[in-house]
Amino acid sequence: MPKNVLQTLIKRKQEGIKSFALLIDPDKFDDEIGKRFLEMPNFAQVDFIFVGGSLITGSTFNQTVQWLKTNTDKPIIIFPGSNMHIDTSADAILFLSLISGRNPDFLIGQQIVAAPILKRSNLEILPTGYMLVESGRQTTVSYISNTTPIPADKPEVAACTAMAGEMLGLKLIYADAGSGAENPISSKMISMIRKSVDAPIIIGGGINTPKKASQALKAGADVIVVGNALEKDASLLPGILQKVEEMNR
Ligand code: 1GP
Repeated sequence: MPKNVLQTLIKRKQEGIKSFALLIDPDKFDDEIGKRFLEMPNFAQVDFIFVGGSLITGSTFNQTVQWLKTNTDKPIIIFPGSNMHIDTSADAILFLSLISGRNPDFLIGQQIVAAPILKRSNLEILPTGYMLVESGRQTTVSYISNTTPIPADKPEVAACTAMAGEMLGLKLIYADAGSGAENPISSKMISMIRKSVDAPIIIGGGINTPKKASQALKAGADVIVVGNALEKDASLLPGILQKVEEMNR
């Protein structure tokens, strides 16, 4: 997998090739868990590793990035919860603007603080419109960001939000039901977002079975992100990767 992430995603989207991102929460990561993932039969099919979370309570963020850099050749992409989550030895960072919310700190404030550090780094900056979608119960990310997610039954709101994000120049759209979401984003919403923007679409939150992975991909996700379910049961990985592979045949 080439490490120019944005170009890779744009090209893959044009060719209809789907990708899989494994989300690692540094708070729940150690050598053992890392090795377990690496030993999964089709781990080679993991396209990207996202590292982060909206709330990181421990001090293992940099160690986790280092471990992954040392032990895999996958592009390591930071998925930051705040401007404290920067490690310049990763490959890229999702430079998120929380466009579903109305909290100026997460729309532009955190980004201003991070910008000079990122400018000096070699990290690839991935300008990303981040949209939270309501998923059954409040998620950590909506609580921490103090924003109201897009109602799950308002796909047109999600579509217009994505459209506006793209018009503002954001290169990726990440629609997220939140980590461990009760319900993933509906196929209807994903397909409306798909029809509304050209940008590659990343979908995550609550994808905890191969079937849900397949539904998100079929509805138009270019990248699916899975974290929580694999933390609980790494053996789900081969089944989910198989769905991605089936779409790419
Ligand atoms: C969360 O999109 C990610 O921000 C992934 O969600 O942990 O539920 O897979 P899960």
